[in-house]
This record gives sequence, structure tokens and C-alpha cells, in this order.
Amino acid sequence: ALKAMDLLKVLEGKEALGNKSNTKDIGEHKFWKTQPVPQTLSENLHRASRGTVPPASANQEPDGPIDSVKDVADVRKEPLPLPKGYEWCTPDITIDEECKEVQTLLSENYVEDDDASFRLHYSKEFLHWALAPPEYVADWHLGVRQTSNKKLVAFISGIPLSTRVRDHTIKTAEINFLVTHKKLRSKRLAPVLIKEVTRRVNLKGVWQAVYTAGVVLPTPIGVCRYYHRTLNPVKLVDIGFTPVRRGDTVSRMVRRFGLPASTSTPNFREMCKEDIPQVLDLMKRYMARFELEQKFDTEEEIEHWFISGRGTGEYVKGQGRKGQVAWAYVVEASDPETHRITDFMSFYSLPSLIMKHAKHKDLGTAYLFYYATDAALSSSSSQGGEEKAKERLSKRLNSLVNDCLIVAKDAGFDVFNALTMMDNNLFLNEQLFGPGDGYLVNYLYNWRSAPIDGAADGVDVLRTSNIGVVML
Ligand code: MYA
Repeated sequence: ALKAMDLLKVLEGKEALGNKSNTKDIGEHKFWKTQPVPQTLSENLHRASRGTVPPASANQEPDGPIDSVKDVADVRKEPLPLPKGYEWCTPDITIDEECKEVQTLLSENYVEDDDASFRLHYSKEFLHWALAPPEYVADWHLGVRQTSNKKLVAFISGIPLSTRVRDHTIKTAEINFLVTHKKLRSKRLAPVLIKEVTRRVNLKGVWQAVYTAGVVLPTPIGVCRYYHRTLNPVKLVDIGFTPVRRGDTVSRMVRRFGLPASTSTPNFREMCKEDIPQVLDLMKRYMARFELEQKFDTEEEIEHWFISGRGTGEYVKGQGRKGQVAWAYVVEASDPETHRITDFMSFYSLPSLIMKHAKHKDLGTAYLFYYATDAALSSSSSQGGEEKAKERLSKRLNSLVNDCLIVAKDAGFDVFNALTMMDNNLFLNEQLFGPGDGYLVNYLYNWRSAPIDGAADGVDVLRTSNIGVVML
């Protein structure tokens, strides 16, 4: 697998990254060339001296904002103008009908694969979970309606997030769910949405943002590749998601991807509310390993991201709970005195619509979400200690991920996705994940920084990637 750093170089050479390479020169990016983002990859790459202290010889500025520092009072008070016939709105994601409007817009117009066979299909419960975390700002959920019939035709969202980039922790907005109706494409509406969300974020005194996209724009800070682990080979082959390779057969695939009926890590169980303080503590310590990190600071955040999305009612085999979008599991050390949580792992449900199949309409897809393990935290400095620590970490992660695969299969998922980020490279191959066609490119807005290195390469054998922000 390509490492993120190699991928960045591929991008710089404008060679094929799937078919998503940036074929434009920066001067042709009419919108992005006006924005406070690094304008070329080389600008970022030549900063790749690993860390915040650039070599004195290079003509470099230290990590930090690209724009001059502004004041909230300087931010424009009125919304940006929209083309005639359109008006701004602020869909309230907590109101069922408004959430449904956003959900419909996304399910008909959001991200598709290259040959338009699959389209991401967020549920209302998912959007509520993704867009209303603690401290969310209602007017960072921004829509455009057609004035004539009030139909929602475009949307973009931000949620507040604390992001650490190496040794800087910054207040950021996480920007996601940018969409315009298919009939409104190539009309330069996306830049208006981006500028208006920027204005609203700035009004709250936030000047930086994190976002990811499947396309290459100025200018990536890191790149991850999607990997897929087959859970239901018969269906995946039937819908054309997975090919049957030469010399292979579906029945062989069924055997190869088969999983035990029950989990095997001792004391692996569903996370409950009582675990929140310990999971927070474990997350804080584990996530500190990465150069780019979504900071989890409060118990409310942990409760929101890992407990609140679990749906209601009884667990139903093949389905999970009603409205369940997030699954979270922990390992509790067998010592009954302390109830110490040693590991934590979560995943979320984001199905895709299958657009070209007579029988199957939904591809049940689980995505690996955040995890943390103390197996990564007790490294030994003795000779060979690091290698042993890496082995221990790898063993533990493989065991946890395998259990998550078992849980996901039991809940009816067809495929389990993970990216080449965090410590995932330690288990992707062993757990039979295969590389997919999709890449996820990471960006920072108004923050100058060397790219996030994807590989340990003699720097820290324990760490396999430095990206620690999972975007939904
Ligand atoms: S990524 C998911 C994006 N959504 C989809 O892929 C859904 C399906 N596609 C669509 O709905 C449309 O194709 C969209 C573009 C709306 C994506 N991110 O209106 P246009 C630039 C950023 O004529 P359209 C996600 O949600 C493009 O390079 N820019 O184009 C994260 C060109 O600029 P330039 C993009 O195709 C979003 C301009 O738009 C993207 O009709 C993060 C063309 O505009 C993209 N994914 O509509 C947004 N795609 O000429 C940035 C195209 O310069 C946030 N473009 O090349 C920045 C931080 C803001 C907050 C800051 C706070 C401090």
C-alpha cells in the first residue's frame, strides 16, 4: 500500500490517483486561489522537515494561520448574495421534517462512486448524530432553497471541533455534507456556500477548519486510502462491489471471509455510560500519538459520539437496534476491583444506495470509527522493546478489529471499511481488508503546516500513520 507521504508526491506529480488527481494548475482554481490555503503541494512539502521547527536555511514560515489575524467585529454581518431565485435557510436538524429535507437532498445528490453504481445514503438518525454534537452551532447548518417552491437544493455544514496539529491545538470547524442538487452543478454555487459557512464560522471567532474530500484541491495535508473487508461475499459479488478474481470462486470467498459466531477477546463488551470517564482518559492518551488529532476533551463529547448513536430498544440480530448508527465496545480488565478499561473500539453505519441492481437496494456498510488501546501506551525502552511493543499493539488491535467484524456481521452489515490512518495498517492485511478505489484527502483551512506523514519509516516503529481525525 502506498503511504500517505508517497501519495502526496503522486499528487504533486499530478499522476493518477484513481481518476481524482488534480488536473488543474493552481491559477485555474478560480475560487481556491483566493482562499487562505497553501497554494501548492511543494509549499507544504518543502516544509516537511517533520515538526514545527523548519531548517534555518529554508525560507519558511512556522506552522500557523495563513490569513492575517482578524477580529469578529471585522466579519461581514450580512449573508453573501445568492443568485436570483434562491434564498438562504438554516435547516434545524433536530426537527424531523427539516432533517428529512437534508436527508432527501443528500440521498439523491451526494457522493457517488466513479461509475455511479453506489451513492452514500445517510439516515436521519445519522445526520442528527453527526450534526448536533455538544456545543454545535445551529446556524453552521446552512441550506439554499429555491424561492419559488422552497425546495432545498443545496447544503453545507460545520460543527465545532478542537483539532491538534502537532503541538498546536486550534479551534476549528469540521466542514462536511457539501452538496448541490444535480441540476445546479457547475454554476459556481459551491464557492458561495463555502464562503457563507466561513463567514458564519468566523462570526463565532473560529478561523480554521478541517475537511476531507474524495477530490484533490489546493492543498492536501494528508491522504488515506479506503480498504474494504468483505462480510457478505455472495451479495458483494452479486451487486458488482467485489469481483471474483481469476482462480477464485464465490464459495472459496465465503470460506475465506467466514467469521466465528462469537467474539474472542476476553471481557469484550458493549460500552456503557459508566465507561465514559475511562474511555475519555484512554482516548486522550492514545490519540496523542498522532500528528493530526480530533481532541476529545469532555465526557459529553464521548457520550455523544459513542453512546448517543446506539438507537433504541432491543438489539435485533441482522439489524442492531432501531435507529442505531454507532457501535462502541470496550475491554474491561478482569480485575473486579478497578473495572479498568484497557481498550475501546467503535464503528458507525453508513449504507450506500445500490443504484443499478434489481434486487438489492442497500449496501450495509460499517466504517471503523475511533479506537484506543493501552497496548500502545506502555512502550519499553529496552533493546528490542519497541518491536515487542509494536507486536503487542498489533496483536491487540487484530483481536479487537476481528471482534468488531464479528459484531458487524451479526448486525447485518455486508462490508466493513477502514482507512489507512491511525494504527490501521497494523491489521488491514491480517484482517483481510483489501484496497479499494477510493481515497480520502485531508485538508486544513487557514493553517500552514507540513503534510502529515503517513509512515513511521524509522521514526517511531509503534506508529504507522499520523492522521487521527475520522470524518463522517
Ligand atoms: S466533501 C463532499 C462533497 N460533496 C460531494 O461530492 C457531493 C456531490 N457533489 C456535489 O454536490 C457538487 O459537485 C459540489 C461542487 C457541491 C461538491 N470541496 O459549484 P461549482 C470547488 C471543496 O461550480 P459543483 C465535503 O463535504 C471546485 O474546485 N471545493 O462546482 C467537504 C471549484 O473551485 P475552483 C470543491 O461541482 C467540503 C468550485 O468548487 C469541492 O457544481 C469542504 C466549483 O464550484 C469539494 N468537495 O459543486 C468544503 N468540489 O474553481 C471546503 C468542487 O477553485 C471547506 N469544489 O477549482 C473550507 C473551509 C470553510 C470554513 C472555514 C472556517 C474558518
